[in-house]
Amino acid sequence: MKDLIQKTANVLKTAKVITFFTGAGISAESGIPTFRGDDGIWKKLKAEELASFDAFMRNPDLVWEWYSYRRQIINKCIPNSAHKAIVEAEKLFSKVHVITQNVDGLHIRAGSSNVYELHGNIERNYCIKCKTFYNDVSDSVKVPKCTCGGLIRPDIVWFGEMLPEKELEASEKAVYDSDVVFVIGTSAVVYPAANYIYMAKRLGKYLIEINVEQTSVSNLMDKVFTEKSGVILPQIMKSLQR
Ligand code: BV8
Repeated sequence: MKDLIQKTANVLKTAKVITFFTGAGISAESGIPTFRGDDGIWKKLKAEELASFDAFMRNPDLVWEWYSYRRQIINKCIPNSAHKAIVEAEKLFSKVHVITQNVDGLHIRAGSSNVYELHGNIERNYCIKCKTFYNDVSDSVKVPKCTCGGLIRPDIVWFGEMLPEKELEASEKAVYDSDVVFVIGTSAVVYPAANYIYMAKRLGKYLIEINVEQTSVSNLMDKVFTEKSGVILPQIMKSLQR
């Protein structure tokens, strides 16, 4: 592993712009369950039964309750050493971008400057009718109602919904501008987010995967670390500071 870290450090020493593309795995060591792993939340519940607008309209209280439950878990968790290593990277490179599929807000809480939340953020909520944003309804047990009478929903991209335009544009530019793209803690099965990995490959970017298991994109990588991101990412950043 030492040799792999050294080889990776030699490549990173010549890089100026880095993008970290992250999924639920980077938050696993903070105590947040992933989606498709053994303890994954999709294991117990079917995504389409909960993470879709139709599911919300069919049973708003159930879906709201599920997100409240996840928000409670997230609020007890803190950024781990992988999130912090990405913040550290900002001192080592001229530009660091974070494209995340995660809705837990941990990259922002860790202090990263350029974070593009492709699937939204569980702390934000808005009215489905008048689109007013609400940040003070998270502890409501039942689905809260807006003053206009509309239901309030989490600001999360559900299945079948478009991803936010601004984040898509920023993410595409980030991949274009990058010398190296890290792919961390993602099964790379959700689209269009996973497209950024293939785009980076097509553009000839240097690709580094960090995951505890092989994935469908491991074969695209220049380097693969089969290791926890909280263990290996700090070691990679530290090897650059020598
Ligand atoms: C859309 C919010 C269309 C909800 C989420 C092709 C093109 C376009 C769309 C599709 C397509 N094919 C299929 C689709 C439809 C669908 C889709 O991708 N389905 C999949 C399941 C097949 N996509 C959509 O519906 C998207 N919208 O396409 O709209 C459209 C077009 C025009 C007009 C209108 C609409 C919307 C997708 C967004 C869905 N929302 N989340 C919520 O959170 O409740 S997705 C959800 O999955 C999370 O956001 C999560 O981040 C994301 C991806 O999962 P991962 O992050 O990868 O997590 P996972 O558990 O899978 O993997 C964790 C990994 O970490 C594992 O590999 C594990 O080994 C590793 N790991 C574990 N511990 C560690 C670790 N690694 C390192 N260290 C550790 N310690």
